[in-house]
Amino acid sequence: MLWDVFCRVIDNFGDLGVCWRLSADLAARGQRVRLWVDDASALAWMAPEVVWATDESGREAGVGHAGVTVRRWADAEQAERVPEPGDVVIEAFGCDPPEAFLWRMNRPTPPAWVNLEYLSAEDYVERSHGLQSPVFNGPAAGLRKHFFYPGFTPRTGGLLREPDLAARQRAFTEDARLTWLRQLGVPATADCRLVSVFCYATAPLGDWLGALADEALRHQGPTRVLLTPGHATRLARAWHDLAGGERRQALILHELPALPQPEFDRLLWACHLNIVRGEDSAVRALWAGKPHIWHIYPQDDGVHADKLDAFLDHWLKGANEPLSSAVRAAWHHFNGLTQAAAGLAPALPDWRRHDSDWPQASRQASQRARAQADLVTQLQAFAAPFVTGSG
Ligand code: TRH
Repeated sequence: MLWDVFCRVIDNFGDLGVCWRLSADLAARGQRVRLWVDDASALAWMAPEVVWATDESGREAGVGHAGVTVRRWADAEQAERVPEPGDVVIEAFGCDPPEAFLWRMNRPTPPAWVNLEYLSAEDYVERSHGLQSPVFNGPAAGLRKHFFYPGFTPRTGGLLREPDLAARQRAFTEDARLTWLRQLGVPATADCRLVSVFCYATAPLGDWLGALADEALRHQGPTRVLLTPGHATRLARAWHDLAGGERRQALILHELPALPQPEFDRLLWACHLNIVRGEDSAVRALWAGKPHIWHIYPQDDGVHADKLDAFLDHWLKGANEPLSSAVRAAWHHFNGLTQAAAGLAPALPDWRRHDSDWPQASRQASQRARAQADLVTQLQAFAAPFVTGSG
């Protein structure tokens, strides 16, 4: 089948990150995908295999990833340039495909039209997943939009998880991990503890690096902190400039380049503790099965606090009480949801030893989530009846 995926980049990397993962996953299952995006610039590092070429009609297309063609959003806005729509049209996060494209969709046997929503673990997701909305006006009048909600429970659309994920993780043995880290410029040894950081500007990262440095001094083992570009690197530099000599030496900071998506996933597998931000990375941290802290995208009206707690509830299901409270306190502090004394990050549960509670609970949460059918499997089944016109 041919899928048209529409993506508008609002802010940050999550919109394109999810749409790219979805497109690549569909392609890996033998589907053909056109990814329409208004700003493809992040693909230069997220999917560097994509190269741009101009066809004989002057249209630009990003090619290089088997099964996926990246197209300029603007080309779907000009009636004379709009191609025949595919079998399924995915509108990511209510991004409103261009009118010229909607006109073409409005044919006797229209494509399945699916609005892929943001991931949340809150209760409304089950109530909203699968709802339809008839369109009464405009170029799409008479068509129906179907709402597809990713989620953690059986009555939701599941999480993006490639069919070969487990095999790739198994192939990432301890030797492979150390080799991969060396190639990244991180000369880690097996006894070295690693922390990755991908966060927003508001993160209390200085407090946390101070606490991690104190921990490293107590354990007398090296701790390396792997910093993604942007806020994490900037905040860590600021901490480093002000930290005392002993603390500064206790942490070895590494400033990483922006990594291709599969390498970003490996970063999370390679570390013992991951600090991640945004929904897509939160899911990847879950698949990594390692202790993690989620820096949620902050919203002005504060609704992110409930969203954060709903995520926590899922991930901590079955965890013992002391661990649950300590992890909750850590997540809340990192997200500015608790008042702690300035400069003090809460004590973290043990994330260093493979067999301690937090790493174990993280592996269990990952296993539990794998029991659910993944998002692309569910999306294909969801769209199929509408494609054949029987839905
Ligand atoms: O960038 P984000 O903060 O995106 C956010 C959220 O999606 C949020 O919900 C949304 O409303 C807001 O944007 C507008 O975090 P997220 O979702 O984790 O997306 C980051 C993507 O970047 C993810 O696909 C992983 C990818 N990535 C790499 O591929 N390589 C890297 O080196 C890094 C740091 C990230």
